[in-house]
Amino acid sequence: MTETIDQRHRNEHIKEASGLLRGTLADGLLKHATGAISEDDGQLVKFHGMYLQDDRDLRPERAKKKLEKAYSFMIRLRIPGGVVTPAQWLVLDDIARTYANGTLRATTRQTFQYHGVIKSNLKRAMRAIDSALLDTIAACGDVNRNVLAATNPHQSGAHKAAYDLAREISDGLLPKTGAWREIWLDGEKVVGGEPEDEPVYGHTYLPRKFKTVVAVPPSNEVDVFAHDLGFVAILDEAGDLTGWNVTVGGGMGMTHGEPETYPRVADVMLFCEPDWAVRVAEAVMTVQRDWGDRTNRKAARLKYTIDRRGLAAFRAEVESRLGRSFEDPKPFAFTNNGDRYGWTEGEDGRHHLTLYIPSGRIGDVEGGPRWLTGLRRIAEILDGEFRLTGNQNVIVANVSAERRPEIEALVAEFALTSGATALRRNSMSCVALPTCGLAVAESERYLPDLMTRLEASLASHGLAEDEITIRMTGCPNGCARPYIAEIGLVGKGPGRYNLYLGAAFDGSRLSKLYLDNADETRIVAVLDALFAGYAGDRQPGERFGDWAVRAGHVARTESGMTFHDDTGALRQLAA
Ligand code: SRM
Ligand code: SF4
Repeated sequence: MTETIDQRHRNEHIKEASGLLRGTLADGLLKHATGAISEDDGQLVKFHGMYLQDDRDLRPERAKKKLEKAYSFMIRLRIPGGVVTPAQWLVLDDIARTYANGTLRATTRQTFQYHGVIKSNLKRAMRAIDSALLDTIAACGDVNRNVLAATNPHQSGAHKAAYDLAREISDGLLPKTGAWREIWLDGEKVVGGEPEDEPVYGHTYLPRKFKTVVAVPPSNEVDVFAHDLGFVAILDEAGDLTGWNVTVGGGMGMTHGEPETYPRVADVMLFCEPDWAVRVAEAVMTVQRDWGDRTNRKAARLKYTIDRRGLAAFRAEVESRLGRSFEDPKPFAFTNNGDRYGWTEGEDGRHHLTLYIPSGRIGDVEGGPRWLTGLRRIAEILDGEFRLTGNQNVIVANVSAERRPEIEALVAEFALTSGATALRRNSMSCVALPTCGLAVAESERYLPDLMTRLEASLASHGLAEDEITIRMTGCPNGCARPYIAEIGLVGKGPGRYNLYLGAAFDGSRLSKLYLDNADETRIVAVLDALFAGYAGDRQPGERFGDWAVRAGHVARTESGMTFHDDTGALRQLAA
């Protein structure tokens, strides 16, 4: 008899043996001698929307004193479509002040994170989240995560359809295990009765994270090309929804020095009628469940499955599972992937205010904007709701004409629109240090300073009001989607970044590596020269990213790409 060797990744065994995501979490929470949980539970707790972290600023000092790391948890909420009522906002604000580090962190995927929640406060924080009728189920882990939708549903039927679809997909693909309620809310254990099961996921869930978004052209604010699965609204001449183009295989993450990992923009695969969208979502996810690589987590995302098996084969499998074929995708066009700032008025006479929140960090800045308190005060009087955007911003939405002046007064009182220059309005940075365990460089704490220097350079070339997208991450995982920004800065080491150029303003084209391992002086000098070239040479309406390609600064060969190493030499990188 031949013995088969189980080559699956260790995490597959952890999932399988976890009793549908329970592991030893309940016991681990009772162990007061440590602020951490076991390594295996550390993998499982992600499915419950949490990460074990430690304060990396404190590591050296605590190591010297032979103390355990300063452990705490990051909690990520599931808020499909990013809609939060004023009442929910007030609870979320209370939690930030009571159990977390005094901030709410709006993420690049239309939800909130808390940082710094210590183990003994986890259950209390989770109960408070539940009391706001929110949850953290499947916010992280190898499952379909928070589903994003184009914002401002009040502006058209298509936006409402996008929001409804995001909710339906998020709820429909939610894990069925009762573990979340049982562990965090001391819910009833499933004893007797129907055996608990995961009919869609099975006991090993997905090979890797799975991300879904819903977009409404002409805005690509959800960055549809960066996600595993996307729906793009196709509208008729009257602006009514006729169906959805389905995109598959987007993803940003890569690892420095490992060319078999790479960012990838999604393919537009097929067109489906509105009634079929939820079924298509489930079919795409379950093909990835069955075809995705379970031996190597670095090759497990849908983008690699599609490159391995081919888009045609993938589509054929989706169609075969649904028992029908679909039309080919319909034409559509995006104009940008950012947010519309300031006040806008909907067709229904309701008003919407998009606020720029630097890196999504909602706290009170001493001597500066007081985001946390200002937005709390707005929540106290708001007759609409809040909408989080995929660009880490907040929309005070659906405000009546009568209420608008009071909100404007609060915005002024708490300085909530100060500092929103053109570059900053088009910027994003990931969390990175001190909480992210994977950061190799600063991001959220550093990008504002770098932008101050770049703004001086832009102003000197008459470009201060130009919209240029800039995104920074503290490592190559790509959490702020830097590879589809016109200026992408990706952490390489302390104080060092790779500079990527040549992406499209609407997020549809990847950038290419331009400068390797550069420090601030070099980044500013190189960009200053490029800004000068752009100001002098651009054609009417030409975007910075498009110009960088046309002017030959970004080699766009398919067989390889050139970049400048840290000595300034031009080198060739294998594709
Ligand atoms: Fe992310 C891991 C933060 C959006 C790609 N991401 C992490 C972790 C959890 C670090 C870890 O695994 O220990 C970071 C927690 C930092 C902290 O202290 O809070 C983290 N990711 C974030 C957020 C908060 C960035 C932000 O500043 O807003 C975003 C939360 C989104 C959400 O609400 O769900 C966030 N992460 C993204 C995105 C952007 C997107 O999805 O639109 C990406 C790129 C798209 C993609 O998935 O390909 C992204 N994060 C990753 C990866 C690389 C995945 C890959 O396939 O290679 C990792 C690492 C991993 O999974 O192994 C990661
Ligand atoms: Fe952390 Fe890297 Fe994501 Fe930034 S990009 S939050 S450093 S994992």
